[in-house]
Amino acid sequence: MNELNVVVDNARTSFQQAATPAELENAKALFLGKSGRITELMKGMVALPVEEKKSRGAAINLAKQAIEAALNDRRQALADAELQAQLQAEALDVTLPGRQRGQGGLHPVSLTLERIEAIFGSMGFDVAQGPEIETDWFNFTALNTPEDHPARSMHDTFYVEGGAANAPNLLRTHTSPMQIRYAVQHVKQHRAALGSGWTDGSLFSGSMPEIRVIAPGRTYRVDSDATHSPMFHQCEGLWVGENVSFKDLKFVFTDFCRTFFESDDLVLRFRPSFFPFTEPSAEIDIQFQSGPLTGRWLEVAGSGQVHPNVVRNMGLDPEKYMGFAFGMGPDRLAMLRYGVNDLRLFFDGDIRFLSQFV
Ligand code: 2NM
Repeated sequence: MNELNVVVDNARTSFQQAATPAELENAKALFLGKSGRITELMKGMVALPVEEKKSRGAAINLAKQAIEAALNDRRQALADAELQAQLQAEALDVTLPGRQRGQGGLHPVSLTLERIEAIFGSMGFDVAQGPEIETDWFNFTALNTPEDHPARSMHDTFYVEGGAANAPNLLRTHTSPMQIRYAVQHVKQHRAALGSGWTDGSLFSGSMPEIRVIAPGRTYRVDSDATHSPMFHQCEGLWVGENVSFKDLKFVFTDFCRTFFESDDLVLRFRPSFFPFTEPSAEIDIQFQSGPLTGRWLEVAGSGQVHPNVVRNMGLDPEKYMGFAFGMGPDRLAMLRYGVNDLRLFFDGDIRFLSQFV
């Protein structure tokens, strides 16, 4: 093999061994650079006689072209390999299943409230919602709660800024203030529809459609342990008419419990109690006669016949109108229905717990 063929061969081998574009450029410099082999061979022609220079120059040029061709081939091969590696690394597997959009669901307490609303709705009760920041009047005074009642203390009630000094605003401690708002509105609307002159503040003793309403929603008390949360839910009910009595309360609430718990196999007990806004008052306990909760008395609500002072604060004459009210805790009802033993699970926001109810 002549000298030039050896140089071309060495260049090919050297380019072939370069594994990266940078190595290839270094290898190129050895052959085509300023002090590379080809340049050296060119310089070597100086001493040659003129007629030899021509053929020698042509031969070196052929060798140079062969080396440049080998260089370009190797450049292309390395670029192709790099592109292949990149395509492989960024490969998208279009056969993989797509990411699912999370399926939301209602909170167990919301499910319970919906259930309560549906049952009372089927018995002709309206559903009323109202402010969570209440005035002292609607939360306490209108509900016949005395000035010195312990529930009014700062140990029990969250007071907020913005009220009058002698009548501070507060986070409602029950949803009964909504019952007053609803009843007052109901009476006013009816009297306005009657059109006959009446003065604000006078008690109504004509006839009007019955008031039948439940007030579900968030309520707040200064209290926090395994069975008490500073925010909890309540649902209060009210039925006022000309002849609505404790007998109706018993019927309505028994029917509600049997529908709510999907069992006719439970009995109710009305245990004498006290609330400022009802007289007489009773706690309502239930006892299952079958199933996992059999035998234990479970307190599910407070209740009573609406106090004449409260009937007055609704704008009604207590000689003509009477009724009953009850208040229950949807959180507790949800615990009983779903078998949950810690109230705080409902408010921790742990998706592992909450997703079980979807
Ligand atoms: C309870 C227990 C007994 C109640 C009373 C009223 C109103 F506005 F009519 F006076 N609403 N809710 C009531 C009565 C609430 O909760 C344990």
